[in-house]
Amino acid sequence: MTLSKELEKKCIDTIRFLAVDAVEKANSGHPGMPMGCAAMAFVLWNRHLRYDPRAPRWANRDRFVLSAGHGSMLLYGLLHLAGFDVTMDDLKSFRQLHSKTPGHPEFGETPGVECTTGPLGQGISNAVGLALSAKMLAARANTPSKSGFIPVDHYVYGICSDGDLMEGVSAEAASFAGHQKLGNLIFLYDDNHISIEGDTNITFTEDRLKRFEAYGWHTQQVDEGNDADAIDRAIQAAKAETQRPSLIAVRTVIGFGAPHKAGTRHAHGEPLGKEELKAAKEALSWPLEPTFLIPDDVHAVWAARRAENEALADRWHTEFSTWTEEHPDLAALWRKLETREVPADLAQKLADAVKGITAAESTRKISQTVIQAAAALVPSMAGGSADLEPSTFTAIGKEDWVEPDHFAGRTFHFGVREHGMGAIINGLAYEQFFIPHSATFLIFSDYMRPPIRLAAISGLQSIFVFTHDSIFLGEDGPTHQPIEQLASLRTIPHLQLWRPADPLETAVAWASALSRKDGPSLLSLTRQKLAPLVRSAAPDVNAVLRGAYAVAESEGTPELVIVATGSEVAAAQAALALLDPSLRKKTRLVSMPCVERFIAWPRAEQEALVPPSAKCVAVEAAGGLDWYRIVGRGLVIGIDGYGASAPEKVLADHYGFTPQKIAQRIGAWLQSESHTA
Ligand SMILES: Cc1ncc(C[n+]2csc(CCOP(=O)(O)OP(=O)(O)O)c2C)c(N)n1
Ligand SMILES: [Mg+2]
Repeated sequence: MTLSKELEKKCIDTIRFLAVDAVEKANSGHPGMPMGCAAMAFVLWNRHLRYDPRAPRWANRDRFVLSAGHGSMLLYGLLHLAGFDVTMDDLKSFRQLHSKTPGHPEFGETPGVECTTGPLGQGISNAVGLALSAKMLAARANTPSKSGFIPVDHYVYGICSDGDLMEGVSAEAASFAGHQKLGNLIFLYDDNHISIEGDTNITFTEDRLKRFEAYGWHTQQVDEGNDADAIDRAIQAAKAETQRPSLIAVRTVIGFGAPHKAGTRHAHGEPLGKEELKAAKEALSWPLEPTFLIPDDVHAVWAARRAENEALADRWHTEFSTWTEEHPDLAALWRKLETREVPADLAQKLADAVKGITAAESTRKISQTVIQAAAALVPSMAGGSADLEPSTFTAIGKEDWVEPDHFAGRTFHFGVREHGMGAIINGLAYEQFFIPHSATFLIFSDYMRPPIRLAAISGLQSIFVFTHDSIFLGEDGPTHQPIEQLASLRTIPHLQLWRPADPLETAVAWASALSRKDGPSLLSLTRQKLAPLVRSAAPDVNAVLRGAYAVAESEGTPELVIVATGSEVAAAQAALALLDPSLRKKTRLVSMPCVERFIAWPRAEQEALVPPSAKCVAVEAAGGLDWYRIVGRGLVIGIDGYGASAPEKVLADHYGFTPQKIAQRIGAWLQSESHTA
């Protein structure tokens, strides 16, 4: 539908003033970005974006990621106009408790919101994962039907801001996207020369387009942010470029229309205020009343677009059902991917796969065996490492690297880009066709904390694998030895952190992560070999799945309970053997591979495993802060300072983690307790 210039301007101003009015009503928010970006957003949504408000997750929809999440009212306005279930009342409840229109877009809260954004740099990096997912799905499914239909041919669009491009994570992800030739990724850059402290020339002066060109992107410039036809031409050219992702810098004016605030930092993050709002409406010849105005002819434009898009979606569904009939095998695979199917007895199957590992082994190496078994059962699995595959052992199969000519692969070279890796696997997880994993050393989880936290907020099935999970990685020394990372990661709500102790626990940790569809899991694995555990009961995957269980039982109610994880379980078991036999009999050794799962038990069950009447000791070769919530006033054997560069066995002795030293610490503590009792 071709619009008159007048009607087009009306459509664009509608988007502007919905945002302005909503921010004013909430008395909080960011009007400037939507006012500046309204034209590019309208052109994209009205002339290009394919969507279906009846089915916001339609598989072949075009994706739209608002990386500059502070401009959330731009997105909510678009979703409302496009017919998604975001009502006028929702717009009027902008930024209010339990509304569908939170301050920054939140995945799962609002139909049509593809990614949680706001932390700058994340959205555009997630979008790289979205585009990668599309390429991978296409490589698996795009065998045409007789009519020539292919199921996957959508684009991933987005809008990013100065802040997005200043953040390092976007550079990491963009570099990866350029290498992978993600021609299905198209970003509009809100090139408004303004960020919070003022003109961007105070600190951001490199040529952004040249930088992206060097990453392997196709770049274009639109000099006038209100020139709908120029924006349209640029988007068309970007779509025609299939071998490179696209960045289109659109020169905009933040707060366009507001006579005093436009083009200044004052338009960024506060309501325009009564006077300026009035002046802005007057300047753009917009009625002062009613607020939240959507003129009838604007409604009609969006209704027509909606009808076109729904017809397109209907056609896709018809063609898709023919495609499934013509390609039953591919249809079955599609179904498995779309449901992220895992066998119901996955934990047992993976446990069986590592039964043969009976000698001392590292959990990273055991994990390698588990991954191969799991990948054969779970086609959604895909993952990679940040240039550490020879150390993390997280590849699926051999030489099945994802490359521009091989998106059917399952393993990524993420390069030395941990932050980007985290954001990219979150992008894959948002798509919900793949179950992605990342991998690096535990110490570098610090480089990945923002995406780990966002995966937890957004309920994503991202799996973060970390090896070299204690000072016992040895000679690389304190810069490489995690101390506070485990405790700190365990403070992230809704993240499940697994620190397995042996083959059975490693298998179960993977099974849990692969089965947990509504939240991220983290696997903490050792570099060093661990002695096999001796269990007093038959190995039981269900007991391990619960996150904590007795490895060695006491006779009757225990008087001493030792809780350990990962590498310290075997050390604690060896220490047990050194305790006085009468004490040993009354001691229970608990392995707690997943503290979060244990904490979720009913209190009575927690107390049955770790009775409050018992003396309680926790052993973990890390900063021990979080163990006090398990052992109360008990003893925590941890590490208070940093590690040191030395061989593993020397470190175990120096830091008090040999069986002898653990037994001595416990003995001395019990004695001091009996004096004070
Ligand atoms: C990682 C991160 N750091 C800081 C912020 C706070 N913040 C919000 S917007 C913004 C910068 C605004 O500049 P720009 O991205 O150009 O957006 P514009 O003002 O042009 O809309 C900052 C620093 C944030 N959201 N995320
Ligand atoms: Mg800006």
